[in-house]
Amino acid sequence: MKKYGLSALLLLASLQIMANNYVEKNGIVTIEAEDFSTQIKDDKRRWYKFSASTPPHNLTDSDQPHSYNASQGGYIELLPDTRANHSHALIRGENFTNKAGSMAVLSYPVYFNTPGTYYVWARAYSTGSEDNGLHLGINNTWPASAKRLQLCKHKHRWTWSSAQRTKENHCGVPNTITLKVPSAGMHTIMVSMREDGFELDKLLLTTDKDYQPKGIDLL
Ligand SMILES: [Ca+2]
Ligand SMILES: [Ca+2]
Ligand SMILES: [Ca+2]
Repeated sequence: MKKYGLSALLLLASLQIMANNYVEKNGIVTIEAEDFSTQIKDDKRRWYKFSASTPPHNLTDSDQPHSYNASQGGYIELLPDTRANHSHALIRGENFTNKAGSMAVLSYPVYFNTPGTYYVWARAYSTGSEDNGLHLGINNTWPASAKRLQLCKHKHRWTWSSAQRTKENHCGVPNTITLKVPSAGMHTIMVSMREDGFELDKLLLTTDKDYQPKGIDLL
């Protein structure tokens, strides 16, 4: 009886591990942002989970929560947001960072069947000009091709972007954020802060350059 109990516990533990992992099939995978497995470097800014049942918070934030129409009813926001617009002071290493992987780093283990280059999309909600930049990475590396994901159009609603901000185009060049998955097997997709106040619902990775996510994009 004792032995049976231990096996059941081990089975439950392995099911739990599987439940937290995502699997890429046919060149596409979606990841709920609120499902991150670890968060580090979060002493100055931290990703907080929000849903319809989240109680009010007292962190600096210029807008209301946006759980309505979020995929799986939940999302995350990087708080406090002390730079909501251009008139607020930009403080590097506090409310902004161009150093990918240096602040508020999240990890998402994903099993990939298909190695190769993936176009990375983020479903995010922006209400201002200083809450719409994010860095992405893989396996604790931060390739130039996945820095400075930028949202520009479609404010005040959940919207998808895979645009990289450049010197010439502050709104970002569409369909340019990419990550290279080096082999089949487990890899860790990563997110880190660029601008505080960023609200992230979901990530989508696809090998199809022309793929355009729509709505919640349940897959
Ligand atoms: Ca906010
Ligand atoms: Ca901000
Ligand atoms: Ca979500």
